[in-house]
Amino acid sequence: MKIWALPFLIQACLIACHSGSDTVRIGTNTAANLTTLSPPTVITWDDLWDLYVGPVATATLNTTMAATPIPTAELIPPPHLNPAASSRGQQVPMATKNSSWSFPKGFWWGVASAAYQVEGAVKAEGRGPSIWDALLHRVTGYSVANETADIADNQYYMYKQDIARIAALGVNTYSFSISWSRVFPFGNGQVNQLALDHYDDVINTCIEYGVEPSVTLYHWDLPLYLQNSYGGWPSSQIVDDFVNYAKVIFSYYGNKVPRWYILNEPIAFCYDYPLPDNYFGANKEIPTWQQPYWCGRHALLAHSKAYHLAKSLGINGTISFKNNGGYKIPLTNSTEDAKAVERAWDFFEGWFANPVFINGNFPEALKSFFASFLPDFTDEEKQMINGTSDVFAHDAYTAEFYFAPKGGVDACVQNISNPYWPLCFGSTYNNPASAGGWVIGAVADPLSPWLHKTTEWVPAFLHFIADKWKPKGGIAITEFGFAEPFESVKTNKPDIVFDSIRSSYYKEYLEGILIAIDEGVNVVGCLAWSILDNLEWRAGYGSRFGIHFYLIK
Ligand code: PNW
Repeated sequence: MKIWALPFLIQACLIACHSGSDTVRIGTNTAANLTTLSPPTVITWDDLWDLYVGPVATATLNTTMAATPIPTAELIPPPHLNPAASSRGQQVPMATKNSSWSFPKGFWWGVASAAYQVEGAVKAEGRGPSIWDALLHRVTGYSVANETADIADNQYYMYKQDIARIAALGVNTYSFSISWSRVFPFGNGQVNQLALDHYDDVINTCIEYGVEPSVTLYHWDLPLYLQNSYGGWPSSQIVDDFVNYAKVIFSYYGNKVPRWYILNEPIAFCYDYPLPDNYFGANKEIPTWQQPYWCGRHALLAHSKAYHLAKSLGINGTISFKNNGGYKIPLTNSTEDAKAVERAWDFFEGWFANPVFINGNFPEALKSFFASFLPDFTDEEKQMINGTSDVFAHDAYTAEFYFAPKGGVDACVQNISNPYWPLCFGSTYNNPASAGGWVIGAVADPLSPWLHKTTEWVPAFLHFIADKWKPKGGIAITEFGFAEPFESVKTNKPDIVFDSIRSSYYKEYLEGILIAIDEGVNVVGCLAWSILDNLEWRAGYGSRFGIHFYLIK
Protein backbone atom coordinates (compact mmCIF):
# COMPACT_ATOMS: atom_id res chain seq x y z
CA MET A 1 0.00 0.00 0.00
CA LYS A 2 1.33 3.46 -0.80
CA ILE A 3 1.27 5.47 2.38
CA TRP A 4 0.16 8.68 0.73
CA ALA A 5 -3.17 7.16 -0.21
CA LEU A 6 -4.27 6.92 3.39
CA PRO A 7 -5.18 10.56 4.12
CA PHE A 8 -6.80 10.66 0.70
CA LEU A 9 -9.14 7.86 1.74
CA ILE A 10 -9.70 9.20 5.22
CA GLN A 11 -10.60 12.56 3.73
CA ALA A 12 -12.95 10.92 1.26
CA CYS A 13 -14.58 8.96 4.03
CA LEU A 14 -14.96 11.95 6.28
CA ILE A 15 -16.63 13.93 3.57
CA ALA A 16 -18.87 11.05 2.59
CA CYS A 17 -19.93 10.48 6.19
CA HIS A 18 -20.63 14.14 6.78
CA SER A 19 -22.62 14.62 3.61
CA GLY A 20 -24.40 11.29 3.85
CA SER A 21 -24.11 11.28 0.08
CA ASP A 22 -25.10 8.16 -1.82
CA THR A 23 -23.16 9.20 -4.93
CA VAL A 24 -19.84 8.20 -3.37
CA ARG A 25 -18.34 5.31 -5.21
CA ILE A 26 -14.93 5.01 -3.74
CA GLY A 27 -15.94 3.58 -0.36
CA THR A 28 -15.31 0.02 -1.50
CA ASN A 29 -11.88 0.70 -3.00
CA THR A 30 -8.79 -0.14 -1.06
CA ALA A 31 -5.91 2.30 -0.95
CA ALA A 32 -3.94 0.02 -3.24
CA ASN A 33 -6.39 -0.07 -6.10
CA LEU A 34 -6.82 3.71 -6.04
CA THR A 35 -3.25 4.00 -7.20
CA THR A 36 -3.60 1.55 -10.03
CA LEU A 37 -7.08 1.85 -11.48
CA SER A 38 -7.60 4.50 -14.11
CA PRO A 39 -10.49 6.96 -14.25
CA PRO A 40 -13.41 6.97 -14.50
CA THR A 41 -13.76 3.40 -13.18
CA VAL A 42 -12.56 4.48 -9.74
CA ILE A 43 -13.98 7.95 -9.33
CA THR A 44 -16.57 9.69 -11.47
CA TRP A 45 -16.53 13.34 -12.49
CA ASP A 46 -19.38 13.96 -10.03
CA ASP A 47 -17.40 12.28 -7.27
CA LEU A 48 -14.41 14.50 -7.90
CA TRP A 49 -16.51 17.63 -7.54
CA ASP A 50 -18.73 16.39 -4.71
CA LEU A 51 -16.00 14.87 -2.57
CA TYR A 52 -13.22 17.36 -2.96
CA VAL A 53 -14.84 20.68 -3.83
CA GLY A 54 -18.56 20.73 -3.01
CA PRO A 55 -21.26 22.98 -4.45
CA VAL A 56 -20.10 25.81 -6.74
CA ALA A 57 -21.76 29.10 -7.66
CA THR A 58 -22.86 29.82 -11.23
CA ALA A 59 -23.28 33.14 -13.03
CA THR A 60 -26.60 34.37 -14.35
CA LEU A 61 -25.01 34.86 -17.75
CA ASN A 62 -24.17 31.29 -18.72
CA THR A 63 -24.14 31.10 -22.48
CA THR A 64 -21.61 32.63 -24.84
CA MET A 65 -22.32 36.33 -25.19
CA ALA A 66 -21.86 38.23 -28.45
CA ALA A 67 -19.62 41.31 -28.35
CA THR A 68 -21.20 44.73 -28.26
CA PRO A 69 -19.31 47.72 -29.72
CA ILE A 70 -16.97 49.44 -27.29
CA PRO A 71 -18.05 53.04 -26.58
CA THR A 72 -15.17 55.35 -27.52
CA ALA A 73 -16.10 57.51 -24.53
CA GLU A 74 -14.58 54.79 -22.37
CA LEU A 75 -11.20 54.96 -24.11
CA ILE A 76 -9.67 58.07 -22.63
CA PRO A 77 -5.88 58.25 -22.32
CA PRO A 78 -4.67 59.02 -18.79
CA PRO A 79 -3.44 62.50 -17.86
CA HIS A 80 0.26 63.32 -18.20
CA LEU A 81 2.48 62.02 -15.42
CA ASN A 82 5.86 63.33 -14.41
CA PRO A 83 8.86 61.04 -14.79
CA ALA A 84 10.29 59.69 -11.52
CA ALA A 85 13.30 61.21 -9.82
CA SER A 86 16.50 59.26 -10.34
CA SER A 87 18.79 57.91 -7.62
CA ARG A 88 21.65 55.43 -7.00
CA GLY A 89 22.34 53.27 -10.03
CA GLN A 90 19.22 54.36 -11.84
CA GLN A 91 18.93 55.81 -15.31
CA VAL A 92 17.42 59.11 -16.29
CA PRO A 93 13.97 58.90 -17.81
CA MET A 94 13.81 58.64 -21.56
CA ALA A 95 12.03 61.96 -21.89
CA THR A 96 15.23 63.81 -21.03
CA LYS A 97 17.41 61.50 -23.17
CA ASN A 98 15.66 61.22 -26.46
CA SER A 99 11.98 61.88 -26.79
CA SER A 100 11.83 60.53 -30.34
CA TRP A 101 12.50 56.88 -29.51
CA SER A 102 9.92 54.35 -30.59
CA PHE A 103 9.50 50.60 -30.39
CA PRO A 104 11.08 48.62 -33.22
CA LYS A 105 9.00 47.16 -36.01
CA GLY A 106 7.65 43.76 -35.02
CA PHE A 107 7.61 44.60 -31.31
CA TRP A 108 4.45 43.03 -29.92
CA TRP A 109 2.48 44.19 -26.94
CA GLY A 110 -0.73 43.33 -25.30
CA VAL A 111 -2.48 42.14 -22.20
CA ALA A 112 -2.42 38.90 -20.30
CA SER A 113 -4.65 36.71 -18.15
CA ALA A 114 -4.82 33.11 -16.94
CA ALA A 115 -7.72 30.66 -17.25
CA TYR A 116 -8.34 30.06 -13.57
CA GLN A 117 -8.19 33.75 -12.70
CA VAL A 118 -10.72 34.99 -15.26
CA GLU A 119 -12.88 32.23 -16.71
CA GLY A 120 -15.32 31.26 -13.93
CA ALA A 121 -17.81 28.62 -15.16
CA VAL A 122 -15.80 26.08 -13.23
CA LYS A 123 -18.19 23.17 -13.72
CA ALA A 124 -19.42 24.16 -17.17
CA GLU A 125 -19.29 21.84 -20.17
CA GLY A 126 -17.47 19.03 -18.44
CA ARG A 127 -14.55 20.85 -16.81
CA GLY A 128 -12.94 18.76 -14.11
CA PRO A 129 -11.77 20.39 -10.87
CA SER A 130 -8.23 21.67 -10.49
CA ILE A 131 -6.26 21.78 -7.25
CA TRP A 132 -7.25 25.43 -6.93
CA ASP A 133 -10.96 24.58 -6.78
CA ALA A 134 -10.22 22.39 -3.78
CA LEU A 135 -7.82 24.88 -2.20
CA LEU A 136 -10.25 27.79 -2.40
CA HIS A 137 -13.37 25.83 -1.46
CA ARG A 138 -12.01 23.61 1.23
CA VAL A 139 -8.95 25.11 2.88
CA THR A 140 -10.22 27.79 5.22
CA GLY A 141 -8.06 30.89 4.93
CA TYR A 142 -6.15 29.68 1.87
CA SER A 143 -7.35 32.84 0.16
CA VAL A 144 -7.55 35.83 2.49
CA ALA A 145 -11.31 36.31 2.32
CA ASN A 146 -12.18 32.72 1.33
CA GLU A 147 -13.21 33.85 -2.14
CA THR A 148 -13.49 31.33 -4.98
CA ALA A 149 -13.03 31.43 -8.76
CA ASP A 150 -16.48 29.94 -9.42
CA ILE A 151 -17.61 32.98 -11.40
CA ALA A 152 -14.53 35.24 -11.50
CA ASP A 153 -14.74 37.46 -14.62
CA ASN A 154 -17.05 35.02 -16.38
CA GLN A 155 -14.69 35.15 -19.35
CA TYR A 156 -15.70 31.63 -20.30
CA TYR A 157 -18.91 33.21 -21.63
CA MET A 158 -17.78 36.82 -22.18
CA TYR A 159 -14.53 36.32 -24.10
CA LYS A 160 -15.89 37.91 -27.26
CA GLN A 161 -16.57 41.15 -25.40
CA ASP A 162 -13.18 41.02 -23.68
CA ILE A 163 -11.38 40.47 -26.98
CA ALA A 164 -13.32 43.32 -28.61
CA ARG A 165 -12.08 45.55 -25.77
CA ILE A 166 -8.49 44.43 -26.26
CA ALA A 167 -8.76 45.32 -29.94
CA ALA A 168 -10.27 48.69 -29.02
CA LEU A 169 -7.31 49.38 -26.73
CA GLY A 170 -5.13 49.21 -29.82
CA VAL A 171 -2.77 46.48 -28.60
CA ASN A 172 -1.95 43.54 -30.81
CA THR A 173 -1.70 40.55 -28.46
CA TYR A 174 -3.88 38.66 -26.00
CA SER A 175 -2.08 36.15 -23.83
CA PHE A 176 -4.33 33.66 -22.04
CA SER A 177 -4.01 30.14 -20.73
CA ILE A 178 -5.86 26.92 -21.39
CA SER A 179 -7.38 25.03 -18.48
CA TRP A 180 -5.89 21.50 -18.54
CA SER A 181 -8.85 20.13 -16.55
CA ARG A 182 -11.32 21.49 -19.10
CA VAL A 183 -9.56 19.58 -21.85
CA PHE A 184 -8.83 16.51 -19.71
CA PRO A 185 -11.29 16.55 -16.78
CA PHE A 186 -9.14 13.89 -15.07
CA GLY A 187 -5.82 15.25 -16.33
CA ASN A 188 -5.43 12.19 -18.56
CA GLY A 189 -7.76 9.74 -20.28
CA GLN A 190 -10.87 11.08 -22.01
CA VAL A 191 -10.59 14.37 -23.96
CA ASN A 192 -13.43 16.88 -23.61
CA GLN A 193 -14.30 18.05 -27.12
CA LEU A 194 -16.42 20.96 -25.80
CA ALA A 195 -13.33 22.46 -24.21
CA LEU A 196 -11.30 22.13 -27.41
CA ASP A 197 -14.14 23.81 -29.32
CA HIS A 198 -14.30 26.60 -26.77
CA TYR A 199 -10.62 27.52 -27.00
CA ASP A 200 -10.77 27.19 -30.76
CA ASP A 201 -13.40 29.91 -30.77
CA VAL A 202 -11.36 32.07 -28.37
CA ILE A 203 -8.37 31.79 -30.73
CA ASN A 204 -10.52 32.43 -33.80
CA THR A 205 -12.15 35.45 -32.18
CA CYS A 206 -8.73 36.96 -31.46
CA ILE A 207 -7.72 36.45 -35.07
CA GLU A 208 -11.01 37.94 -36.28
CA TYR A 209 -10.29 41.11 -34.25
CA GLY A 210 -6.68 41.37 -35.45
CA VAL A 211 -5.35 40.42 -32.02
CA GLU A 212 -2.64 37.74 -31.95
CA PRO A 213 -3.39 34.91 -29.51
CA SER A 214 -0.59 33.85 -27.17
CA VAL A 215 -1.32 30.60 -25.40
CA THR A 216 0.04 29.28 -22.11
CA LEU A 217 -0.54 25.57 -21.56
CA TYR A 218 -0.16 25.52 -17.81
CA HIS A 219 -0.86 28.41 -15.46
CA TRP A 220 -0.96 26.56 -12.12
CA ASP A 221 -4.41 24.89 -12.42
CA LEU A 222 -3.33 21.26 -12.08
CA PRO A 223 -6.16 18.75 -12.62
CA LEU A 224 -7.18 17.69 -9.12
CA TYR A 225 -7.28 14.04 -10.07
CA LEU A 226 -3.55 14.03 -10.80
CA GLN A 227 -2.76 15.58 -7.44
CA ASN A 228 -4.94 12.99 -5.74
CA SER A 229 -3.60 10.05 -7.74
CA TYR A 230 0.12 10.59 -7.41
CA GLY A 231 0.86 13.91 -5.75
CA GLY A 232 1.11 16.15 -8.84
CA TRP A 233 4.39 17.75 -9.96
CA PRO A 234 6.69 16.18 -7.35
CA SER A 235 5.90 12.80 -8.96
CA SER A 236 7.62 11.70 -12.17
CA GLN A 237 4.25 10.43 -13.42
CA ILE A 238 3.28 14.02 -14.23
CA VAL A 239 5.71 14.17 -17.15
CA ASP A 240 3.88 11.81 -19.50
CA ASP A 241 0.46 13.15 -18.54
CA PHE A 242 1.58 16.70 -19.25
CA VAL A 243 3.22 15.83 -22.54
CA ASN A 244 0.10 13.99 -23.62
CA TYR A 245 -2.00 17.08 -22.83
CA ALA A 246 0.50 19.29 -24.67
CA LYS A 247 0.31 17.00 -27.70
CA VAL A 248 -3.45 17.43 -27.93
CA ILE A 249 -3.20 21.22 -27.64
CA PHE A 250 -0.36 21.66 -30.12
CA SER A 251 -1.96 19.31 -32.62
CA TYR A 252 -5.38 20.93 -32.35
CA TYR A 253 -4.46 24.61 -32.63
CA GLY A 254 -1.18 24.21 -34.50
CA ASN A 255 -0.08 27.26 -36.39
CA LYS A 256 -2.96 29.54 -35.50
CA VAL A 257 -0.94 30.61 -32.46
CA PRO A 258 2.24 32.64 -33.09
CA ARG A 259 3.56 32.47 -29.50
CA TRP A 260 3.31 29.59 -27.05
CA TYR A 261 4.31 29.38 -23.41
CA ILE A 262 4.42 25.86 -22.07
CA LEU A 263 4.64 26.54 -18.33
CA ASN A 264 3.92 29.67 -16.33
CA GLU A 265 6.41 30.39 -13.57
CA PRO A 266 7.61 26.99 -12.40
CA ILE A 267 9.38 28.74 -9.49
CA ALA A 268 6.00 29.91 -8.21
CA PHE A 269 4.00 26.71 -8.66
CA CYS A 270 6.83 24.50 -7.37
CA TYR A 271 7.12 26.58 -4.22
CA ASP A 272 3.38 25.98 -3.66
CA TYR A 273 4.48 22.48 -2.66
CA PRO A 274 3.84 20.91 -0.26
CA LEU A 275 0.11 21.55 -0.64
CA PRO A 276 -1.88 21.65 2.60
CA ASP A 277 -2.24 18.24 4.26
CA ASN A 278 -5.49 16.29 4.35
CA TYR A 279 -7.15 17.73 1.27
CA PHE A 280 -5.36 15.71 -1.40
CA GLY A 281 -3.62 12.42 -1.85
CA ALA A 282 -0.03 13.56 -1.62
CA ASN A 283 3.23 11.82 -2.25
CA LYS A 284 4.30 11.38 1.36
CA GLU A 285 7.35 9.43 0.23
CA ILE A 286 8.96 12.76 -0.65
CA PRO A 287 9.84 14.88 2.40
CA THR A 288 7.88 18.13 2.30
CA TRP A 289 11.00 20.34 2.11
CA GLN A 290 12.19 18.46 -1.00
CA GLN A 291 8.91 18.67 -2.89
CA PRO A 292 9.53 22.02 -4.63
CA TYR A 293 12.76 20.67 -6.11
CA TRP A 294 11.28 17.40 -7.35
CA CYS A 295 8.58 19.55 -8.90
CA GLY A 296 11.26 21.65 -10.60
CA ARG A 297 12.97 18.57 -12.00
CA HIS A 298 9.72 17.27 -13.50
CA ALA A 299 8.72 20.70 -14.76
CA LEU A 300 11.97 20.85 -16.76
CA LEU A 301 11.52 17.34 -18.14
CA ALA A 302 7.85 17.94 -19.01
CA HIS A 303 8.60 21.32 -20.58
CA SER A 304 11.48 20.13 -22.71
CA LYS A 305 9.65 17.01 -23.91
CA ALA A 306 6.64 19.13 -24.84
CA TYR A 307 8.91 21.60 -26.63
CA HIS A 308 10.52 18.92 -28.80
CA LEU A 309 7.17 17.31 -29.47
CA ALA A 310 5.76 20.63 -30.68
CA LYS A 311 8.73 21.16 -32.99
CA SER A 312 8.32 17.64 -34.34
CA LEU A 313 4.68 18.40 -35.08
CA GLY A 314 5.80 21.35 -37.22
CA ILE A 315 4.63 24.11 -34.88
CA ASN A 316 6.17 27.28 -36.26
CA GLY A 317 5.24 29.77 -33.53
CA THR A 318 7.84 30.58 -30.89
CA ILE A 319 7.75 28.22 -27.90
CA SER A 320 9.06 29.23 -24.48
CA PHE A 321 8.37 28.95 -20.79
CA LYS A 322 7.63 31.92 -18.53
CA ASN A 323 10.20 32.48 -15.82
CA ASN A 324 9.66 34.98 -13.01
CA GLY A 325 11.34 37.06 -10.36
CA GLY A 326 12.42 40.59 -9.55
CA TYR A 327 15.71 42.36 -10.18
CA LYS A 328 18.21 41.64 -7.41
CA ILE A 329 20.32 44.43 -5.96
CA PRO A 330 22.98 43.91 -3.26
CA LEU A 331 21.91 45.73 -0.11
CA THR A 332 25.43 46.99 0.52
CA ASN A 333 28.73 47.01 -1.39
CA SER A 334 30.07 44.07 0.64
CA THR A 335 31.38 40.99 -1.15
CA GLU A 336 29.04 38.85 0.97
CA ASP A 337 25.98 40.71 -0.27
CA ALA A 338 27.26 40.31 -3.83
CA LYS A 339 27.52 36.55 -3.17
CA ALA A 340 23.98 36.54 -1.77
CA VAL A 341 22.71 38.18 -4.96
CA GLU A 342 24.48 35.61 -7.13
CA ARG A 343 22.97 32.77 -5.10
CA ALA A 344 19.53 34.36 -5.32
CA TRP A 345 19.75 34.48 -9.14
CA ASP A 346 20.82 30.80 -9.08
CA PHE A 347 18.05 29.63 -6.75
CA PHE A 348 15.30 31.56 -8.51
CA GLU A 349 15.65 32.44 -12.20
CA GLY A 350 18.75 30.26 -12.69
CA TRP A 351 16.95 27.15 -11.42
CA PHE A 352 15.10 27.02 -14.74
CA ALA A 353 17.02 29.44 -16.95
CA ASN A 354 20.46 27.82 -16.61
CA PRO A 355 19.23 24.38 -17.74
CA VAL A 356 17.23 25.82 -20.63
CA PHE A 357 19.56 28.60 -21.78
CA ILE A 358 23.05 27.50 -20.73
CA ASN A 359 23.85 23.81 -20.41
CA GLY A 360 20.88 21.56 -19.61
CA ASN A 361 21.79 21.55 -15.95
CA PHE A 362 21.21 23.45 -12.71
CA PRO A 363 23.57 26.17 -11.47
CA GLU A 364 26.49 24.81 -9.38
CA ALA A 365 25.03 26.15 -6.11
CA LEU A 366 21.80 24.24 -6.71
CA LYS A 367 23.61 21.12 -7.89
CA SER A 368 25.51 20.87 -4.63
CA PHE A 369 22.32 21.45 -2.62
CA PHE A 370 20.47 18.79 -4.67
CA ALA A 371 23.33 16.27 -4.49
CA SER A 372 21.99 14.40 -1.46
CA PHE A 373 18.46 13.85 -2.69
CA LEU A 374 17.80 14.62 -6.35
CA PRO A 375 19.12 12.42 -9.17
CA ASP A 376 21.44 14.13 -11.66
CA PHE A 377 20.09 14.71 -15.11
CA THR A 378 21.56 12.15 -17.52
CA ASP A 379 23.54 13.43 -20.52
CA GLU A 380 20.55 12.61 -22.66
CA GLU A 381 18.23 14.60 -20.41
CA LYS A 382 20.60 17.58 -20.37
CA GLN A 383 20.68 17.55 -24.13
CA MET A 384 16.91 17.34 -24.23
CA ILE A 385 16.49 20.32 -21.86
CA ASN A 386 19.14 22.66 -23.27
CA GLY A 387 17.88 25.18 -25.82
CA THR A 388 14.15 24.65 -25.30
CA SER A 389 12.99 28.26 -25.12
CA ASP A 390 12.84 30.36 -28.26
CA VAL A 391 12.72 33.62 -26.29
CA PHE A 392 13.54 34.47 -22.69
CA ALA A 393 10.02 35.10 -21.38
CA HIS A 394 10.16 36.82 -18.03
CA ASP A 395 7.40 37.94 -15.68
CA ALA A 396 9.39 40.83 -14.27
CA TYR A 397 7.36 43.03 -11.97
CA THR A 398 9.68 44.49 -9.41
CA ALA A 399 13.09 44.60 -7.66
CA GLU A 400 14.45 43.82 -4.21
CA PHE A 401 17.61 44.21 -2.14
CA TYR A 402 19.45 41.01 -1.15
CA PHE A 403 21.86 40.42 1.71
CA ALA A 404 23.96 37.61 3.17
CA PRO A 405 23.00 36.05 6.51
CA LYS A 406 25.17 36.94 9.51
CA GLY A 407 28.41 34.94 9.25
CA GLY A 408 28.22 34.86 5.46
CA VAL A 409 26.76 32.71 2.72
CA ASP A 410 29.26 29.83 2.87
CA ALA A 411 28.90 29.29 6.62
CA CYS A 412 25.11 29.19 6.20
CA VAL A 413 25.34 26.62 3.41
CA GLN A 414 27.24 24.32 5.80
CA ASN A 415 24.76 24.77 8.64
CA ILE A 416 21.30 23.21 8.29
CA SER A 417 20.13 24.92 11.46
CA ASN A 418 20.84 28.40 10.14
CA PRO A 419 17.39 30.03 9.78
CA TYR A 420 18.32 31.11 6.24
CA TRP A 421 19.26 27.57 5.11
CA PRO A 422 18.98 26.30 2.36
CA LEU A 423 18.63 29.56 0.44
CA CYS A 424 21.27 31.35 2.53
CA PHE A 425 20.28 34.83 1.42
CA GLY A 426 17.74 37.31 2.67
CA SER A 427 15.85 40.09 0.96
CA THR A 428 14.34 43.39 1.93
CA TYR A 429 12.49 46.26 0.33
CA ASN A 430 14.32 48.89 2.34
CA ASN A 431 17.55 50.69 1.57
CA PRO A 432 20.29 50.13 4.18
CA ALA A 433 19.99 52.20 7.34
CA SER A 434 23.10 54.11 6.22
CA ALA A 435 21.13 55.27 3.18
CA GLY A 436 18.21 56.36 5.32
CA GLY A 437 16.27 53.08 5.18
CA TRP A 438 13.96 54.36 2.46
CA VAL A 439 11.77 51.76 0.79
CA ILE A 440 12.86 50.72 -2.72
CA GLY A 441 9.74 52.20 -4.34
CA ALA A 442 6.03 52.77 -3.82
CA VAL A 443 4.33 49.65 -2.54
CA ALA A 444 1.32 48.03 -4.23
CA ASP A 445 -1.89 46.95 -2.51
CA PRO A 446 -1.32 45.49 0.99
CA LEU A 447 -2.46 42.12 -0.37
CA SER A 448 0.51 42.15 -2.81
CA PRO A 449 3.26 43.36 -0.46
CA TRP A 450 6.03 41.81 -2.62
CA LEU A 451 5.36 44.36 -5.35
CA HIS A 452 7.00 47.79 -5.41
CA LYS A 453 7.27 50.26 -8.23
CA THR A 454 10.93 49.92 -9.15
CA THR A 455 10.81 50.87 -12.81
CA GLU A 456 14.20 52.67 -12.56
CA TRP A 457 15.83 49.24 -12.56
CA VAL A 458 14.21 47.95 -15.77
CA PRO A 459 17.16 48.73 -18.09
CA ALA A 460 19.64 47.11 -15.67
CA PHE A 461 17.36 44.08 -15.35
CA LEU A 462 17.11 43.61 -19.11
CA HIS A 463 20.88 43.98 -19.54
CA PHE A 464 21.43 41.38 -16.82
CA ILE A 465 19.20 38.80 -18.52
CA ALA A 466 20.81 39.45 -21.90
CA ASP A 467 24.34 39.14 -20.49
CA LYS A 468 23.77 36.10 -18.29
CA TRP A 469 21.49 33.88 -20.36
CA LYS A 470 22.18 35.27 -23.86
CA PRO A 471 18.77 34.33 -25.28
CA LYS A 472 19.08 34.01 -29.05
CA GLY A 473 15.46 35.01 -29.65
CA GLY A 474 15.58 38.01 -27.34
CA ILE A 475 13.68 38.86 -24.18
CA ALA A 476 9.92 39.16 -23.76
CA ILE A 477 8.42 40.74 -20.66
CA THR A 478 5.45 38.38 -20.49
CA GLU A 479 3.94 39.99 -17.38
CA PHE A 480 4.40 43.36 -15.76
CA GLY A 481 1.83 45.32 -13.84
CA PHE A 482 0.81 46.87 -10.57
CA ALA A 483 -1.98 46.50 -8.04
CA GLU A 484 -3.06 50.03 -7.15
CA PRO A 485 -3.13 50.29 -3.35
CA PHE A 486 -6.51 50.05 -1.62
CA GLU A 487 -8.45 50.05 -4.88
CA SER A 488 -10.87 47.46 -3.54
CA VAL A 489 -11.99 49.67 -0.67
CA LYS A 490 -12.84 52.61 -2.91
CA THR A 491 -16.48 53.08 -3.83
CA ASN A 492 -16.49 56.04 -6.22
CA LYS A 493 -15.83 54.70 -9.74
CA PRO A 494 -13.90 57.75 -11.00
CA ASP A 495 -11.58 57.32 -8.00
CA ILE A 496 -11.28 53.61 -8.66
CA VAL A 497 -10.25 54.00 -12.28
CA PHE A 498 -7.77 56.83 -11.61
CA ASP A 499 -4.64 54.75 -11.06
CA SER A 500 -1.79 57.12 -10.32
CA ILE A 501 0.91 54.64 -9.41
CA ARG A 502 -0.17 52.00 -11.94
CA SER A 503 -0.18 54.55 -14.76
CA SER A 504 3.29 55.88 -13.95
CA TYR A 505 4.51 52.28 -13.46
CA TYR A 506 3.43 51.38 -17.02
CA LYS A 507 4.74 54.57 -18.57
CA GLU A 508 8.14 54.40 -16.89
CA TYR A 509 8.46 50.63 -17.39
CA LEU A 510 7.95 51.10 -21.13
CA GLU A 511 10.54 53.88 -21.08
CA GLY A 512 12.92 51.47 -19.35
CA ILE A 513 12.39 48.95 -22.15
CA LEU A 514 13.07 51.69 -24.72
CA ILE A 515 16.31 52.65 -22.95
CA ALA A 516 17.45 49.01 -22.95
CA ILE A 517 16.55 48.57 -26.63
CA ASP A 518 18.45 51.74 -27.47
CA GLU A 519 21.44 50.35 -25.59
CA GLY A 520 21.37 47.18 -27.68
CA VAL A 521 19.25 44.72 -25.71
CA ASN A 522 16.90 42.69 -27.92
CA VAL A 523 13.48 43.06 -26.28
CA VAL A 524 10.80 41.62 -28.55
CA GLY A 525 7.52 42.30 -26.76
CA CYS A 526 5.68 42.90 -23.52
CA LEU A 527 2.37 42.02 -21.90
CA ALA A 528 0.55 44.00 -19.25
CA TRP A 529 -0.86 42.01 -16.36
CA SER A 530 -3.78 42.08 -16.49
CA ILE A 531 -6.54 42.76 -18.99
CA LEU A 532 -9.01 43.11 -16.12
CA ASP A 533 -9.29 42.72 -12.35
CA ASN A 534 -9.37 39.03 -11.50
CA LEU A 535 -8.88 36.32 -8.92
CA GLU A 536 -5.44 37.12 -7.56
CA TRP A 537 -4.92 33.60 -6.17
CA ARG A 538 -4.53 33.66 -2.38
CA ALA A 539 -5.19 37.42 -2.34
CA GLY A 540 -8.67 36.83 -3.78
CA TYR A 541 -10.35 39.80 -5.48
CA GLY A 542 -8.92 42.37 -3.07
CA SER A 543 -5.65 42.94 -4.95
CA ARG A 544 -6.52 44.40 -8.34
CA PHE A 545 -4.14 44.24 -11.28
CA GLY A 546 -6.64 45.01 -14.06
CA ILE A 547 -6.19 47.79 -16.54
CA HIS A 548 -9.96 47.42 -16.81
CA PHE A 549 -12.01 47.75 -13.66
CA TYR A 550 -14.20 44.73 -13.01
CA LEU A 551 -16.50 44.50 -10.03
CA ILE A 552 -16.66 40.93 -8.88
CA LYS A 553 -19.53 40.33 -6.53
C1 PNW B 1 2.27 36.31 -11.58
N1 PNW B 1 7.16 37.88 -7.66
O1 PNW B 1 2.87 35.76 -10.45
C2 PNW B 1 1.27 35.28 -12.05
O2 PNW B 1 1.66 34.67 -13.26
C3 PNW B 1 -0.13 35.79 -12.16
O3 PNW B 1 -1.02 34.71 -12.19
C4 PNW B 1 -0.42 36.76 -11.02
O4 PNW B 1 -1.76 37.14 -11.00
C5 PNW B 1 0.49 37.95 -11.20
O5 PNW B 1 1.85 37.55 -11.19
C6 PNW B 1 0.33 39.03 -10.15
O6 PNW B 1 0.67 38.52 -8.89
C7 PNW B 1 3.91 36.36 -9.81
O7 PNW B 1 7.20 37.70 -6.44
C8 PNW B 1 3.99 36.19 -8.45
O8 PNW B 1 8.08 38.49 -8.27
C9 PNW B 1 5.05 36.70 -7.74
C10 PNW B 1 6.06 37.38 -8.42
C11 PNW B 1 5.99 37.58 -9.78
C12 PNW B 1 4.91 37.06 -10.47
